[in-house]
Amino acid sequence: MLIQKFLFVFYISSLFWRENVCADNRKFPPDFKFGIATASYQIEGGWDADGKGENIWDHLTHQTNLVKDHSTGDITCDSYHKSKEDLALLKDLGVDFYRFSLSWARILPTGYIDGQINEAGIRYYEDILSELEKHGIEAMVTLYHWDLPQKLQDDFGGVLNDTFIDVFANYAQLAFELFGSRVKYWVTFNEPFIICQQGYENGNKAPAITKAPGIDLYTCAHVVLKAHAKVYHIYDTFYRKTQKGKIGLVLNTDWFEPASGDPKDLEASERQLQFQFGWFAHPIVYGNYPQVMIDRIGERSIREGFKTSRLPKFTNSEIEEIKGTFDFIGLNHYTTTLTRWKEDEAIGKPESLKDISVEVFKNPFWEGSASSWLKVVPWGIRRISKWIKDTYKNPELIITENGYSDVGGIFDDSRRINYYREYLSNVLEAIYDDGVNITAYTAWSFMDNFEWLEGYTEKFGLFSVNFTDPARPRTPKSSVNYFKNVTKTKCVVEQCL
Ligand code: GBH
Repeated sequence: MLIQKFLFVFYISSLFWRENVCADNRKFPPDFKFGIATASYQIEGGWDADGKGENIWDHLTHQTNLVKDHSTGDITCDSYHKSKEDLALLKDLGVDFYRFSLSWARILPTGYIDGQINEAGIRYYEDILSELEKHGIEAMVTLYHWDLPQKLQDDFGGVLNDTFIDVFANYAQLAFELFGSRVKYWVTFNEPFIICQQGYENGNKAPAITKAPGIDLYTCAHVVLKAHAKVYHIYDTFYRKTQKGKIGLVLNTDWFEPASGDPKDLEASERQLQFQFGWFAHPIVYGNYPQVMIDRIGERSIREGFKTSRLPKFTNSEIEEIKGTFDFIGLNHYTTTLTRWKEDEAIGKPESLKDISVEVFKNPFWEGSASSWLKVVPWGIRRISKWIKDTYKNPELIITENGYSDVGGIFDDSRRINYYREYLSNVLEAIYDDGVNITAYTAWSFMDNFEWLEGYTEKFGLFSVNFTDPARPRTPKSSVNYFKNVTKTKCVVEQCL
């Protein structure tokens, strides 16, 4: 009895000490790469500097009250004027690559190739690329991290219109021409799920259009996938041979853990993953949407009185064109959510959440962060990686974002260090114990920045930025030292094997 009590107490306390005793002490493979990420609207500022055009985030922050602290990205980290300094910090971090995005409207103010080309914008990115080259840091460049030129939104409705496909392809081709010789990894779109679900259904991202739930988001995804495929083929046909880079798509998903061992909860978890990750991964790997989406949206549409499915159909030639359009899949992963089966929602007004009909919730015991959605669940990154390996024929997988938020002003950020140590430890296990082909890891984010509708209330940076000082000085947090050690030793604990 006593011994059982003792064991029980020992077991409970081991749960609390787990972070210190269980981190994996193996080294990452020698060719594994570490990087750190940002996005143009979140760090650049210079919103109208030197001929840059307006984009949908300039528009949203200037015209609406949607941002929590009523802030904007007008100046943010002012990286537009401080890139030399930032690149010196990157060099010091010891990263193998830097993931950043191009501001489309800084290069093409109207978005169109036959409009004016903004030389100052081109020079800005050329300077970054040559600094990176000088420091021996590879570039991972995202063509579209949500900042669509406003004119394209106004002229034809942005990502809802097939016109977008050629306009985006022209911009991408210009970027390959101008920058491609110095870019190792291209990303066409960051998180199409968010572009479409939040941009065109729940209104949490620009252009925050919510007028046709259950319809517009699927149209948006259809356009994004066709645009992605077109740009992949342009790179593959005209640039790959000389520029020798890779091109892929970045998708975001939580791991969705079944709330119990009940097969119905397993089905719920799988369905949720298919509706979020599979919505984009299934087309680029297999050519078409997941069957569960085709079936459920199709059936519900008919019962709602539509003549055809709200989920658009690809033609056979589109399927052939989309299949296989990736060299790697990028995964933005931060957290885990529990899923429970529930009865299908009643037929009524269409809505994408009703199409899924899964109950999602968080375990109240999971450690939180400054972001309501972000709970610290390190084993989730291992499970989602394994699921991707098994579901999509073991593609090259790059973790393109992973990170932790606090409210800012915390320089000794031990909870962030703990987050990175534990998540990286699980990445090691995914690689060595589950055989997942993960080749690189990217931390979000290089520095504190404009966190979309949360403004400056959630900070993800390894460097802190003082946003009340006009000089926007950067100060390293403790996590900088931790991350430096990881990039140097390829190991997440102090004593490595
Ligand atoms: C990334 O998206 C973005 O690529 C990056 O720009 C951003 O700064 C970073 O995350 C940190 O947030 O509260 O229900 O609205 C991550 C995916 C999807 C995570 C939407 C937050 C909000 C859930 N994001 N989610 S909700």
